[in-house]
Amino acid sequence: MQVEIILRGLYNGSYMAKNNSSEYSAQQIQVLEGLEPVRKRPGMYIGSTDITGLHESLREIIDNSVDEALAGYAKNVWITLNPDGSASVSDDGRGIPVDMMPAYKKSALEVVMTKLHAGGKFGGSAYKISGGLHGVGSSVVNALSQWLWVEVRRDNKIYRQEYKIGKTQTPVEIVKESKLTTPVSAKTGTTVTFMPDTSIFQTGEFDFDIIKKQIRERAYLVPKLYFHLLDKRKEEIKELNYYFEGGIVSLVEKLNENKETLHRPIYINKTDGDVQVEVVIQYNDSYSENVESFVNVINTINGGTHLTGFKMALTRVINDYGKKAGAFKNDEDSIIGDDTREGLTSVVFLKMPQDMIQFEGQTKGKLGNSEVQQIVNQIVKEGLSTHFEENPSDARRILEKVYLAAKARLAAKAAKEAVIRKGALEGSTLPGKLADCQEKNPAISELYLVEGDSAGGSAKQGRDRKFQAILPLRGKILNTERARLDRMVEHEDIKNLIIALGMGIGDMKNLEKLRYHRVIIMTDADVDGEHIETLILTFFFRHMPEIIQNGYLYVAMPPLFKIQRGKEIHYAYREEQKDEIVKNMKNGSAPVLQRYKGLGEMNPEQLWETTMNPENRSLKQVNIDDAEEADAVFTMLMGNEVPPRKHFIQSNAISATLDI
Ligand code: TTJ
Repeated sequence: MQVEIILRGLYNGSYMAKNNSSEYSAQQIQVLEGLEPVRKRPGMYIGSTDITGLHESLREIIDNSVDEALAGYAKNVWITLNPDGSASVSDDGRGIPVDMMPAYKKSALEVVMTKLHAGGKFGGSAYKISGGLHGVGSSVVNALSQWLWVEVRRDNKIYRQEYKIGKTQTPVEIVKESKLTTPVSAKTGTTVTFMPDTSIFQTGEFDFDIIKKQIRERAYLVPKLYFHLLDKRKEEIKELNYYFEGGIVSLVEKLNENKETLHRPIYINKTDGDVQVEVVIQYNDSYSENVESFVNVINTINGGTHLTGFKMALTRVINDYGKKAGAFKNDEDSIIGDDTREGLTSVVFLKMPQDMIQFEGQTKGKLGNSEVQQIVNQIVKEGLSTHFEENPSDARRILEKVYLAAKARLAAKAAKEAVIRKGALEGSTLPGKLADCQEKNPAISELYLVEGDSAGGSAKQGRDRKFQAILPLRGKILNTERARLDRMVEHEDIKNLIIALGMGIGDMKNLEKLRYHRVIIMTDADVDGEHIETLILTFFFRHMPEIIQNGYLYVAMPPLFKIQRGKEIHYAYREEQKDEIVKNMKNGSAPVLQRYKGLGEMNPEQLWETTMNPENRSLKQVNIDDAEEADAVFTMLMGNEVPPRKHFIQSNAISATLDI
């Protein structure tokens, strides 16, 4: 799995807290510079100019309305895809101010639309999500639009201003009628309609489903905001409405849809200084864990301090309650964190000022603020123990569930010890499936983990047996999510893998006995391949993280295309590279293109040449962040239940191609 696929639209946004004290006025707008640089280097402002960038620009506009809703004013956002290809966004908020800013001799509206502002923020007091990803705002979208017009409804008037590629075309005029064809009845509010400039964007065509996902994500996090999406581009008008009464309570209910829940959602909401903590907890009768965390509108896929604080509190409160209720007879009976998360569906939603947030990790999917851990811990501890006191039947059901998980864990541990004692893994004989290398020095030995027997066969013939060993895996390994260690070591493929690696597992692990310092996952570049890669990464992440930490785990990169003309053969590892090669071959007869669907299509020599020969191949070293992301994806994809998977797929534009 390429880690890129599991990246969510990372959104470095912030949150605008309701702020009554600072009535907004034109003076609060800070101005930095004009829009000239934006058209020169659009990618720096909007991320990319492909379809993602196109929708990022729409989101940039939508988030202005979402901010107005978060601030407590807008109740509706209308998004219209117009027949001419432009997009309109309207809300029923207060409307962008149109009063003059003496310092700039321009209306606030014009300043907002034509100047780059600092960090997307208006003054110091507002925490907004707009101006998110690249610290820009609507002016960037304006600059990248062939044309754009804004209408502000305020004081029973409609004000309008028009622009082309970010340049003002008309003064702010009071007009009789709106240009917007979507019926928006509100007396106040803002409308922006823009036509993406296709000399900038590779495509100007908006995608209904991408927009649907964008607003869906927002809808859960902004309770009571109505989203109306209207696609008027075809004769048959498509319409979609999103509204979640309960915010993250609705999200948890959605995740638990079609499951037997043990109690009604427990909702905790408290603010400590600058930090607002919202948590929903609801157990179901399954064994899978589904805990999602957000900071402002960012889905922190790798968790972080807010999640750690939450987990600590959960374990603590349930343990304390169990002891008080006399459920645990002796000390060994006390539960551990894992026990408290079987069948748990939870959302941890933290809101804090944008400029305080510290993200960590390669993909910035992890919250790093250390002070947050204690704040969340404290708030959840108080909230949950109060709930338990007031709702003893909820507490009892949860306790029973958790207690059962603890018992299962202890039983599994005993079984595991039995298996290890039996010497299941001390096989002095290497697995029959392993084609080992001649080299005995781990530092120069490589182990290829290959999907399927046929690709395994090619790899065995193509390899350099001096230092390359091949272990074919059968495909879908197993659902390690629920399979505890004891059951896992009984699985043939995993057992072979553990024995081949030579370093043991569990308490018996010894890294010094590892037989290969390059363990290379080689799978097809298709959905199944990705799946298996996720599985293997998850296995290593959970059971042999040292292999990853030492940089011993790699992913092979087989080519996607073979381009041949007569004896001249090229391989391309990416789509663009293929195009480039074909372009450079234009003079003679047309080259023959072959798209590799799997490793099995390559003969042994080709496999060696393209993927295994250290001279030509490229390997991707797996780091712990990659593996952690794989683990997070895996937990969602492999959970017992379908809905969270669906949710994951729907909320990830790119990974929607994963067909599970
Ligand atoms: C209203 O007065 C108080 C502070 O916030 C002001 C404001 O600008 N509100 C606002 C802006 N609501 N909606 C927008 C907006 C909506 C769209 C579709 C596009 C843009 C650029 C802004």
